[in-house]
Amino acid sequence: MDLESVVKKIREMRIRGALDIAIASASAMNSVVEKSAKTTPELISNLRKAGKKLKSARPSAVSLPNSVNYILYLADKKRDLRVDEFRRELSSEISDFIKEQKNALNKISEIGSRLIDSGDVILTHCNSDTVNGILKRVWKKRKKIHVICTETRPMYQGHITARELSSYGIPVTMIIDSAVHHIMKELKVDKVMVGADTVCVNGDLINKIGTSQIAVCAKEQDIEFIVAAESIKFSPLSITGKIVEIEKRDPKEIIDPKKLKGVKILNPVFDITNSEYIDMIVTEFGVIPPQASYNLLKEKFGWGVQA
Ligand code: RUB
Repeated sequence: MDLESVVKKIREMRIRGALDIAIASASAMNSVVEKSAKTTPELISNLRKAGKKLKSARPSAVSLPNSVNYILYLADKKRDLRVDEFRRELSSEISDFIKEQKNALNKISEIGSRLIDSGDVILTHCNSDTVNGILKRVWKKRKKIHVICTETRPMYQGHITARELSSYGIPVTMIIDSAVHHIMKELKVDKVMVGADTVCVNGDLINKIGTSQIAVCAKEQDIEFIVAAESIKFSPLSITGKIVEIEKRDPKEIIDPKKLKGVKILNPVFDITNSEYIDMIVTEFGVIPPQASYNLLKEKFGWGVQA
């Protein structure tokens, strides 16, 4: 996929979900590698410009800058190669990176599926490929589960989740976002499982708006709150104290402002769930408590943090 169309699709949410955003950004960077440039420095400079465009497309999923920065880091290590060698090597490493992300999803699906028991009622929010991967694996293992999914206002990503899981055979019930507290009791929810756009160094989670309310409800009712996140979603920048920007989108996604003249409409699309509401995070390396996010980050990125 070429750079401009990936940037546009991410911005317009036609490519969405933190993992898909990371993978699409990597293939957009690869399309730049394949384009003509006479010298390696010229190609590196094109990659830097492309990276900047990609990173500006959506601010809250750290998988996007992580993926771009990793590719720029690889490019920089190869800066002494001839342009044809540079192109060949970098292209092959980018496809390895993409494979690694898909493998991570597969590993998390397996590890996460062991956390779910037959008979569990699981509540999820928004649409996460990672959570869906786990739930499908659980179903494949013939564990009888029932999934409750929120519709996820304003963009209704819950419809995607509902369609995908029910077409796989899993019993799914959809509720409006504000029914979570009530339904947790009525349908005796056992576990909440959500994806992640960013996991901070202190284990705080940034995910679709509404996640933090669900976590508070789960805590109140002593329901396990599980996050499913590949390591690409852990934020090395949060080590340096940079706060993740919460994306605010066009109010028109909620209602035509002309219909509510004189009313200010806000549309923040992510929120922060404090780590104390999170019981565990499933990663491709295993299940960790949120407090161990620091260790995972240090293991993965060392101290070579790039902005
Ligand atoms: C999607 C969202 C998902 C995470 C994880 O928000 O919050 O829970 O991105 O998804 P949006 P995945 O629809 O605004 O992108 O597990 O697929 O990476």
